[in-house]
Parts: sequence; structure tokens; C-alpha cells
Amino acid sequence: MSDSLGVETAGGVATLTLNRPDKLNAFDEALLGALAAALKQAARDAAVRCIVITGAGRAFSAGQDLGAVRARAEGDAAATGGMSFRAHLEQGYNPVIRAIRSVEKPVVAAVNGVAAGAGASLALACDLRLASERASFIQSFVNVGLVPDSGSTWFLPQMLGFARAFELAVTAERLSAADALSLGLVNRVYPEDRFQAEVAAYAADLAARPTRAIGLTKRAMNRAPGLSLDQALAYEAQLQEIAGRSADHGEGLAAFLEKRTPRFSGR
Ligand code: T3D
Repeated sequence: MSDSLGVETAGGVATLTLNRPDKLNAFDEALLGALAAALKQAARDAAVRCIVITGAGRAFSAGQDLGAVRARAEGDAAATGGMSFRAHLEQGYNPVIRAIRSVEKPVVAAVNGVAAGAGASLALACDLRLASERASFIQSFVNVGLVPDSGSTWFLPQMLGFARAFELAVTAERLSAADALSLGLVNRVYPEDRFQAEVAAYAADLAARPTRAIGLTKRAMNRAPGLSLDQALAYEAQLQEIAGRSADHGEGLAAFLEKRTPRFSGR
């Protein structure tokens, strides 16, 4: 793993901490590669039942490291692997976004501070967003003459509708945590002094739930926007067949009938 990404697994929760605080956790090659690898590892590890992505210091992430973009433009192949914008997105960012959407475990963005550019996209790609009161969200791509990427053109219109999403993308308006909450972009906002404890409690609660059913729910909701109601009903029935054979379904059923708290194993 890289110095620019902290990885800690405890109590079923893998916490991935973007760790370039002097650059507001902007992404360079090492951080992108480490994040993709850590997500893959967390997906494979049966002991991990919830993934949290957060940032070190005062930012969540300021998106692509613009120093590296300048270096690339000036021909420093080492800075971004000598790649085109397209290749850089395809090989660097897109695998991270795909990994978040495809891992069948809940992924929480713990947005501790500013999330800008691809940093905002990363937060939007997660299943849930918990924000500190000092968090903010900026579609800052337009400020540097770029197009929203890493999924923002897909996630934002779905969450907000075209007009609001387009406005944010073309104005780079900075949304406060309270704004984001009122728009439904974040699930919860916590005071700064309680943020870490609240995130830990929220993640621990998710990790103790029936992970298999949660993963299948994610699979169904990922697919639903492309389906008709008939297709969605059929897909739900197919996934329920799988969930219905899980150990956690048996445990949930037994616990209900025995009037006790279930102890889900994630299987
Ligand atoms: O091929 C490809 O990779 C294309 C992919 C593009 C994806 C993208 O993400 S494009 C968008 C890139 N991100 C941005 O445009 C955001 C740039 N940053 C900002 O607008 C501001 O820094 C913030 C609004 C995020 C925060 O503002 P503020 O006033 O709180 O902090 P600051 O003073 O601007 O920044 C603090 C330091 O972080 C500063 O360094 P210094 O002066 O203390 O040495 C600043 O240069 C550095 N920093 C902030 N963002 C980036 C960065 N360094 C490199 N890259 C950054 N993105």
C-alpha cells in the first residue's frame, strides 16, 4: 500500500483514508492506484462488511492533482504516466468508480471537508454520504476548463434532476453541507467535534447487518434505472431467491420468531 492512502480494518469496517493533506488529498497516480487496489482487497476480504472512504486533514479531496496535469501538459511523462486525458480517466479514475459501484458491500463517503472535482465525484459514487458540518461540494471541473468526470455527469442528474445538476456543473457553485443535505446529496450532517465518532458508529451498525442482502440490494438498485417495472420485478424475485438461501435470512427469521436480537454473520 502507499503512504498516500491509509488502510485500517477493524470490526468489519475497512477505512480508507486519502492522505495527501498538504494537497487537500488531490489524486496523483500513487493515490489512485492505491485506492483501486484497496477497494479490490476490501471486496475480496470476507471480514470486511462496510467500507468507509475519508480524507486526512481539512479536505475530503480536491480532485485531480493539477500540478501533475500541468507537468503532463509540459511533457513530463513520469507525472501522469504520459497518458492522454482519456487514458488517464480510463486507467486511473474509472476503475475506482466501477469498484465502488460493483462491490457488494456498503461504501460510505465520510466527507470531512471540501470535496472538489473528481473528489466530489468519488463521494457521489459511494452508496451513502455522511458529512461534517465543514464539508462542501464543488463541481470545480469547469473552473479549469474541463468536463465533469469520474461519474458526476451520471450521478448528479439522477440525484438532482438535469437543471440543478447542469447549473452546478457549469457554475462550480460551492454547496455547503447544509445545502447538500437539503438537496438530498448527503444522508447525514454531523457537528465537526462528533463527526469521527458518528461515522464510526454508523459504519459499525452497517457492518453488523446482513451483508449479503445489502449487497444484493445494491446490485438491484444499480440495475433498476435501466429496467422496466416488469424487468425490475423479475430481477428482485431472482435476487430474493439468493437472499432467501443466505445464513443471515435464516438467522433473521429465527431471531424474529424467538423474539431476540439477530446476530448476522454477513453470509
Ligand atoms: O486527466 C485527468 O486526470 C483529468 C481529470 C480531472 C479530474 C478533476 O478532478 S479536475 C478538477 C481538479 N480540482 C480542482 O480544480 C480543484 C482545485 N482546488 C480548489 O479549487 C481549491 O483548492 C478548493 C476549493 C478545493 C479549496 O480551496 P481552499 O481555499 O480551501 O484551499 P487552497 O488554498 O486553494 O488549497 C490549499 C493547498 O492545496 C494549496 O497548496 P499551497 O498553496 O498550500 O502549497 C493548493 O495549491 C493545494 N491544492 C488544492 N487543490 C489542489 C491542490 N494542489 C494540486 N491539485 C489540486 N487539485
